[in-house]
Amino acid sequence: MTAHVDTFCACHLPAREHQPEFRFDLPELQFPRQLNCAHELLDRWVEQGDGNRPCLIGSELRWTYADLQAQVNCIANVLVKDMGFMPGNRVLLRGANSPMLAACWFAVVKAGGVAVGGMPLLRAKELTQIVVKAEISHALCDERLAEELLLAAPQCATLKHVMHFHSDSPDGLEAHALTKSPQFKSIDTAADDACMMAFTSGTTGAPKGAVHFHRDVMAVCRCWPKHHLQARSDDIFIGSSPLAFTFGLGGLLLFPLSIGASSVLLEKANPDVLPAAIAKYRATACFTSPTAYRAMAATMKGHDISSLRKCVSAGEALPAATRKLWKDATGIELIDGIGSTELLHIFISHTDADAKPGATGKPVPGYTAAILDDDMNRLPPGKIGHLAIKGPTGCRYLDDHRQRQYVKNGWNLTGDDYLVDDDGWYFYQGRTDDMIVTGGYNIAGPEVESVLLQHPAVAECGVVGVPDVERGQVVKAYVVLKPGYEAGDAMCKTLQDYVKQAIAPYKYPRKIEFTDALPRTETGKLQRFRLRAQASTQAGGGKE
Ligand code: 3UK
Repeated sequence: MTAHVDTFCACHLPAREHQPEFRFDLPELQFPRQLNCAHELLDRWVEQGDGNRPCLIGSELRWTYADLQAQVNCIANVLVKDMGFMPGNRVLLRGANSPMLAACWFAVVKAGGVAVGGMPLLRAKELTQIVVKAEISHALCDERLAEELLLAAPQCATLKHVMHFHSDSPDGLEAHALTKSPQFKSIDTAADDACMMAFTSGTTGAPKGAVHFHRDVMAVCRCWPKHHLQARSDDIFIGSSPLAFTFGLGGLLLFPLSIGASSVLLEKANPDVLPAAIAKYRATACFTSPTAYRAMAATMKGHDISSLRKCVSAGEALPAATRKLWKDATGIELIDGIGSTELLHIFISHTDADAKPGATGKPVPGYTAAILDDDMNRLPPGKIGHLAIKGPTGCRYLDDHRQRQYVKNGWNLTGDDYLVDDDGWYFYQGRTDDMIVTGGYNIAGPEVESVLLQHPAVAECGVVGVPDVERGQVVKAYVVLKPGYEAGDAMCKTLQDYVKQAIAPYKYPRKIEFTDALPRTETGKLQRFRLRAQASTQAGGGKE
């Protein structure tokens, strides 16, 4: 049944007893045994006569579904005919977001390979870890990012075939593709053949590779987008998240194609340029991080964003203050959703018509959630515990003992603490590892952050626990002020008093340090471990 000649992925999956329980409770989650998601998401439209619909938009080009298909087929032929590619091989894809990078993803998947995203900012050391772990044999890499991969190459014995795209060279992918047929029949993969691997972001240790099947890709297209995003085939998607991050892969590529819509893939889409791009391309659905929405709220008024109707926030908790700022600036209710690399996409969310400030939402149809204590017992509503998820997708780390931390008793444990209220709404409390324990109290950093963010002087902030002889830990806030506000003792006291009057006074930050920027991952996550490390190396840093 498998189409993989190279069975590396199947051989390195966790043993069945360490895998989560997979559930396919909805009619739309019944999959045939053979399934190629590239065929489902791309070829199907052309076959049914929709080849002329707009599909991908880049800064200098517009591709219809038929254009993308032809490009994908040429690249698939290059892989097979010029690069010794076999079904099951892992192919590293590296570049800033662009239609060409998307075409490479589909070419690999259509040819029965396993696409592995490598974020543009990764350096040789991280690239080496990924190539070695996944025994990657091929790479398609933007020519402008060639250098780091070249530096990594001597340590990457398995990596035999590298080709560059966005290249004028006769050795480049475009030149090779031009000589190839635009016909390529998709490989008849099994629904449970691997088609992609995503390495987790934002963690400290060695990267973990989460393996996903053709079936998983189709499952995420049929759950959250249908029930929570509710997009239409005339929607134009846009956003900042890299395609190597599964939030971006889903939001900017898989989901629009699953409904015959189009997507704008821009190399640069940071908060400085995204508002103008939304206006220019008349985008209707935006995917980015809470921090980016907060930064953009101030500048939206200067742009014609009348086309915009759906805005999705994920990657980090969405503070109620940011939800309000965005609504005041644009009239649009943000759709928050928590997802993970391990579960591929969003599993708790809400619609724009039904939002509860401060809550992430309710389980996405197809998924079940529970709040568990340390012994895996279910906790009643109102109690804080570990978020556990089951659904059609779940964690399968490639050959990694950390599988047993993410999956226990069939549940996926995301590493987040949550509580559920009596109406079934899920409220994020913080990463389990980030909980601040001070003088016997448990404090969630994000709760203090969301209060600080409501203060007009605060642009960004991060709250962590720092070691303290007397209390075990104390709450410390790192604060970036908005222009025109002055750091100092007076501001420190103002912010402390502000927190004390908003939430239980014991949660106020005893220490506040003003800073110019906060450490973030490429996917926009605040790196609280860096703030903690910074705090412990600065003896007595910050104001008391
Ligand atoms: C945190 C959130 C509160 C949470 C992701 C949407 O972020 C994604 O995947 P990662 O593997 O990180 C997963 C962790 O990030 N998180 C994400 N979204 C939220 N916390 N509210 C949120 N809305 O700690 C989670 O365990 O990088 C997000 C879709 C696909 C993704 N991969």
